[in-house]
Amino acid sequence: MTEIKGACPHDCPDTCAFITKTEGGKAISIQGDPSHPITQGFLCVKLNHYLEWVYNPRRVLYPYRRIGPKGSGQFERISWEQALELISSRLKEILTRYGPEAIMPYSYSGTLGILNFGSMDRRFFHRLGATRILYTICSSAGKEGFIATVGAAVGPDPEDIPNAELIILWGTNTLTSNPHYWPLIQKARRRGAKLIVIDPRRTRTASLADIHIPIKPGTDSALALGIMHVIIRENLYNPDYVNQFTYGFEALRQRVAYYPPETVAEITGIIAENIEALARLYASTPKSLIRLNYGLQRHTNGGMAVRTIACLPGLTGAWLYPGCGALLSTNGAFPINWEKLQRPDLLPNNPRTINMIHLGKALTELDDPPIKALFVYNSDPANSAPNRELVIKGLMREDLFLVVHDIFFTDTTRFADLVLPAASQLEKLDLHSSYGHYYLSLNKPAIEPLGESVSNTELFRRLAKAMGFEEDCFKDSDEELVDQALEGSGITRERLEKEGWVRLNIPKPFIPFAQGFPTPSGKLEFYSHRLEKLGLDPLPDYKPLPPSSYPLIFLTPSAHHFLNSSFGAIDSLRAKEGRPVLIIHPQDAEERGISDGDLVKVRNERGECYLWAQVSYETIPGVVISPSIWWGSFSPKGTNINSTTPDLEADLGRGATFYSNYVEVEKAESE
Ligand SMILES: Nc1nc2c(c(=O)[nH]1)N[C@H]1C(S)=C(S)[C@@H](COP(=O)(O)OP(=O)(O)OC[C@H]3O[C@@H](n4cnc5c(=O)[nH]c(N)nc54)[C@H](O)[C@@H]3O)O[C@H]1N2
Ligand SMILES: Nc1nc2c(c(=O)[nH]1)N[C@H]1C(S)=C(S)[C@@H](COP(=O)(O)OP(=O)(O)OC[C@H]3O[C@@H](n4cnc5c(=O)[nH]c(N)nc54)[C@H](O)[C@@H]3O)O[C@H]1N2
Ligand SMILES: [Mo]
Repeated sequence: MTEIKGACPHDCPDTCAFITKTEGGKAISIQGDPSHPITQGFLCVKLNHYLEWVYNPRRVLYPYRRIGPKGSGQFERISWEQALELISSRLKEILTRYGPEAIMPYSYSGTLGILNFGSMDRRFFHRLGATRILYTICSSAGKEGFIATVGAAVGPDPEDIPNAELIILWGTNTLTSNPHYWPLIQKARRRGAKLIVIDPRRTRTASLADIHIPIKPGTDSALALGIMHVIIRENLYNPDYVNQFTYGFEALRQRVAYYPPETVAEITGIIAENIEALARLYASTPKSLIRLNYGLQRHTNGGMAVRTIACLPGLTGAWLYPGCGALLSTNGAFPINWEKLQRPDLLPNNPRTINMIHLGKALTELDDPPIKALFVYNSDPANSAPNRELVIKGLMREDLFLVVHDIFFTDTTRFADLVLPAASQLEKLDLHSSYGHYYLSLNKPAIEPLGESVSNTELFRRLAKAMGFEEDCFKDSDEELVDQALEGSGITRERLEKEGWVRLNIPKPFIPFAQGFPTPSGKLEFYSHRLEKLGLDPLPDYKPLPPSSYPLIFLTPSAHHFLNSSFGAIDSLRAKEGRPVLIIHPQDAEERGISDGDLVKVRNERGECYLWAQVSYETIPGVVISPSIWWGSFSPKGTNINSTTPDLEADLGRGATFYSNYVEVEKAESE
């Protein structure tokens, strides 16, 4: 029996370290690394079923070519030689007729491994001069908002969470989407800390908090402004901290004057007394942590919401204490040499850029040139992209050459002309940063690639060769790519190979903004000249969600047993998740004659989906919720929640706005 150290590749802040045991070339068990300070020896429910992911009958193990009509999912097996020949000849034809911008990659976070997320693939598409995509589907609005206030996407060290005396989980369902923070939060609570959850839904996390504050979706910046109003009005802020470490306080004071608790109560649905109580508690507990994740920024006003919330510790000075302040991401601290890895210098031209959340539009509306070849990997856009009906209309285009590289046959591979087999995490080398802690980790292959599957790096090496690209960088091995990624970081591959995971070269305790902020003024910016120059509001503010003629807000947050659409193919996890449901408040259900267990149709101007009603006080009136993402092909009538979601851009970072989604719900005929 052999033990190999690995890292979880999935898109989650925890980036767990795990140990795989193998016997005779087969993985027989996988467990959380007990010595890793965040993993602490346990894995989530999804990773506990990881061997079902690796050894799964739905896996793509060989290259396949379409033999039936588009969308039929009928394929025949071909060889790698045939597949590479088909791709390179088609791409060359498109290059000649339409130019490189007619070719577009589409990828996101099937794996967050640095090599397989973005290295050889980026080199390949840069060299081609293909249309570039903006990676906005998850976090760009919140990240921009956070940076506007404090200057970097870093925060306190989660290992110091037990030091906090007040923890506010603001729009994040920790037990589901970031479960390795829970033991740290519980440790703080055992020492007397209070836990508050601000979420429209009574999530499993909210139900275990000391206080749950349900809020109307998309109104968080108003709440933060109301809290600041009370703190400033009652002189509860820390004047020394404000003087020394912040910029624009007087302008902030004038702005928050517009947000007295009564006004904020109207906007948020939280009674004024509770807003005042929250403000006083927050001001009197400077050792406090606001934990944000990405739920509340998936709105048209999501960037500003995060920016506004990040101002709060600027009034109390919470940023001075270990484990305190506000924590959105730790990723900005990782010294990854992206330039070396992705080689933007290979670009022959300055190709156009498409926001990935506009995939549907790109495929159906773009001209001059139209997209003639789409290359999908690390993503299942037929399930995970917004405005799904338009995406599928695009994927169905007879003249679109669609290549999909995935571990599984998915709802996207169904539309492919060619399906290529991807190797799983146990079958490849990769390097991992994290957005929830400060450890770099190395994932070593535990087993040989199954069937003829290949890592993303190997795929693009083969494609570069088939296209006749002669630059040396297309011959770099995975080991060389790891070395390049680490160049200048002070951490070596040799060390990672020995130790598995390594703490970044940062002090302990790590208090990122103890000396000041990496903003243009060097201070926490209540007032941002940078935003002003972009024509944006320089101060935090609240803008309502866009008006709609549909009455209910439809939230589609993380399902406990899936990771976006990943794991949707694993039978045991689908069984645990149950079925695709719509959580609806008894009042909204009654008005529509809907009973618990009814099949309901959720619809708006973009499309519709079918879910089973779960009538419950878990949500508030006016807000319906479906834990996501169920695959369309495992859902009633073959469609899913993203048929209804908008592809509007958020206020900052051109981010996705999945939750600024209005719908109507009605009883449907059972199948
Ligand atoms: N099990 C599991 N874990 C996951 C994922 C998954 O799909 N499943 N996804 C991963 C990914 S890619 C990401 S980006 C992270 C996301 O991590 P989180 O942000 O923690 O997760 P979400 O479920 O997207 O959203 C969190 C909460 O935001 C609430 N919410 C929605 N709108 C608003 C609002 O306007 N205001 C407030 N205050 N709350 C609001 C939702 O009700 C939800 O409970 O999780 C990662 N972890
Ligand atoms: N309605 C709604 N939609 C959402 C969200 C939401 O909250 N609500 N969340 C959004 C968010 S936060 C995100 S991050 C996106 C994520 O959207 P996607 O990036 O599309 O992620 P997944 O849906 O998990 O699909 C990832 C695919 O990559 C494949 N894969 C895994 N590893 C590899 C590999 O090494 N190589 C290759 N080639 N393929 C691999 C998996 O099998 C899977 O099919 O979804 C977004 N969509
Ligand atoms: Mo995400």
